[in-house]
Amino acid sequence: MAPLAERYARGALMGVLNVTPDSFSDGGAFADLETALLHGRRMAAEGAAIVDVGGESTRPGARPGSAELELARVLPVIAGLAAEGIPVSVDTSKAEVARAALIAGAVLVNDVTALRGDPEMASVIADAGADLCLMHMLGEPRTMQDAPTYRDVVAEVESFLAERTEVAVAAGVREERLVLDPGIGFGKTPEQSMTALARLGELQSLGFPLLVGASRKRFISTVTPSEPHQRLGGSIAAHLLAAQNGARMIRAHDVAETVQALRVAAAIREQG
Ligand code: PMM
Repeated sequence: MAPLAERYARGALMGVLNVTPDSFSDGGAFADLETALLHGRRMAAEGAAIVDVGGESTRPGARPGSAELELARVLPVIAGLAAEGIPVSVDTSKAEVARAALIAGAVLVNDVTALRGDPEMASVIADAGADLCLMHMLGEPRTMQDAPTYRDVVAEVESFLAERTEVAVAAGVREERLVLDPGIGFGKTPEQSMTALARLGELQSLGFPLLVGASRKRFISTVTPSEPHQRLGGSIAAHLLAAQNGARMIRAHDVAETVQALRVAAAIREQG
């Protein structure tokens, strides 16, 4: 397969498909197979370059569930969408889930623990030659929002991602398969998340494509009080800035609206 950076244009959309009963923004909405498949197809038709299927909630305070439960949730959805030719990623930190998902046709593993969650994960991805998203998170979902503190959030995200990149490459994952993510809302206060977005461009010095997922996250409600489903405007604002600051991939729930916003912003830039 061609390197990741060649397959995804700037601002490529990763559509979020959570098949969990308790995700913070869309918990339970796509828990049955037919509804999940319909939503995945719809996001692909709306312009998602890849659909990210997750079966474990990473919401603040969440505890890890079993691999069996996660597999039962994600595998039929991944197999179904991949069989239709829709590119799929799996949002998991468990090697067993990643292995089965890759066999079922997933092309990218989105590991929010950046290979810290399961010692087998790196070799599963290396053996499959799959793409890998390494995300920054301070701590783990159960504890990550317990007063996160940084000297300099962007510098610390940068050195963490540089170190995790080295770990991945040492384990056999090819550099051209990697995409890096500052982890908006993961072990970060709303202010720290916004700092990471404002200074995203600094992470370009790492030399890898960047992915940003700001969709419906809590920092938006600290600017304009809102429930997760009322945060589309804020999500789009954050994603436009992220694309402008160099994000290659944008992870979002509302694909049609986000694709439109990104394309209009790009078209306007081209006229400048
Ligand atoms: N956010 C969530 C889950 N997985 N993966 C990556 N790479 N980046 C993110 O920002 C991210 C993620 C939490 O949001 P959700 O529960 O709405 O999926």
